[in-house]
Amino acid sequence: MKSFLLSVLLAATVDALPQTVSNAHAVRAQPHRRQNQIIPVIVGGPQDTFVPNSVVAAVGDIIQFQFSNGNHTVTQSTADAACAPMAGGVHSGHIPFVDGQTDVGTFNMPVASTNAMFLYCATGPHCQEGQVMVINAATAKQVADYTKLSQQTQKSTDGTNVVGGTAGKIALAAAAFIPAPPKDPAAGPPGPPPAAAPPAAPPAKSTAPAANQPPTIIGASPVGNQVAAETSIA
Ligand SMILES: [Cu+2]
Repeated sequence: MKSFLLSVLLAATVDALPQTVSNAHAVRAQPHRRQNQIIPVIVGGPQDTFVPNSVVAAVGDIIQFQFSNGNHTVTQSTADAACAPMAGGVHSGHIPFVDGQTDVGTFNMPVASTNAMFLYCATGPHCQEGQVMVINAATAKQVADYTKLSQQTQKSTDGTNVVGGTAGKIALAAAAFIPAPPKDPAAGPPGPPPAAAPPAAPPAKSTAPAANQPPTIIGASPVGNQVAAETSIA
């Protein structure tokens, strides 16, 4: 009798196993529900934007703002007063990125609440140009409404003290973005040399040429230029 009961118990245990395993998979398949993530957001770059401009974050997550080309801030406003600092709100201060920089300024902001947070850049006219974002927006429309509101303002008000996060630096190679190509060719490496640059450089090179390299042969098609260039090298 005892051994019969034991085998029934064993069978029940084995039956339960597959379910346990599949539940574990289900939990792992929902990364947004996991806490304590570091969520990168790119500030500035070729355009004055936040990328992404809408983020879902849990309490305990850290938003890591990574500052690309230009000089930008992360400054908190209320939902209905865009481009003006909220009393006691988050402010990163102005964090620049210049051509040739090999590290990246960051602002690590711990998420303390899942309430929607409205953020803008307080530099120059960036907020009026739509450099705004929302964390934990209730709806996608809320992001669009806040962006439109920012474009309707006349000017931005800067934040004062750095509040709500910690400024730091990471290596450019570890950043989640590729900087814009240097604006002044004399300031950075000229066209040909980047081919011999270190391994981190090629991705930047592949997106850069369109904006950076005017046709060298006037009147020729891009394909024609390439053929001509290769021929002349050979
Ligand atoms: Cu900005």
